[in-house]
Amino acid sequence: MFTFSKRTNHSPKPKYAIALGLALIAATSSACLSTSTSAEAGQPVAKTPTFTAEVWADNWFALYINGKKVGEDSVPITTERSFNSETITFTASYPITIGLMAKDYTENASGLEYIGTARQQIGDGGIIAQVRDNKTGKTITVTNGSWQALVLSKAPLNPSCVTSSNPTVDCKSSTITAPADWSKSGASTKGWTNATVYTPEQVGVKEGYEMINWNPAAKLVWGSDLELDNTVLLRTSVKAP
Ligand SMILES: [Ca+2]
Repeated sequence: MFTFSKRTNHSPKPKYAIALGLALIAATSSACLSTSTSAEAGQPVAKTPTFTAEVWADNWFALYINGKKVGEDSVPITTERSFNSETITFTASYPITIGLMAKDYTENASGLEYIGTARQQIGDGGIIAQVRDNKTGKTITVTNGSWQALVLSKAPLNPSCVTSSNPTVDCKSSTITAPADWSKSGASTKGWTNATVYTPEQVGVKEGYEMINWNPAAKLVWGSDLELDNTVLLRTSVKAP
């Protein structure tokens, strides 16, 4: 006959010790007491490592870590000129797969912007990112040509439509949906290529770019066509240091 065994890894004593510790913190507002009390209780706090990602995108991005979205550009993609950098803090455990969904602003499926004005044009994209481990302060990855890229949306496929007075009819486009779990480790690489590196001059970096102290190794990347590729997935994986 089977008997149910009780969970023995949490005795009441440490719980009491933690409660006491919390009371001490409340009384003294001292972070030092928190650490020592936990250690005395024999229950060292296993903190999940935190990381900080700095990203600048023309025009919008979402950041995925191990398959989960942890942040996105605070200025919506529907904003015509949305140039800004973002700093996003997240927790993760190594190995870490970092994914960026990057979108160039387009007014509609034609891939054009400023439609109907003298500035009607195709427009271009570009994104740069760097991630540091907050415990060590070290940069664990920067965007560069070793990242993988998958173009989800491309338009116009016939760039001559840029002068059309009816771009939604005349401009051709192609769109695929993001593969499931594209930002998880071990995801399929089918259709993915290496990211293409662009210079700040090619991208025409704007507001927010200079706000970040970029690691010299961090590069602006995109799909192989800076103008026609409108939605691009980018990803890399980082092993434990
Ligand atoms: Ca753009």
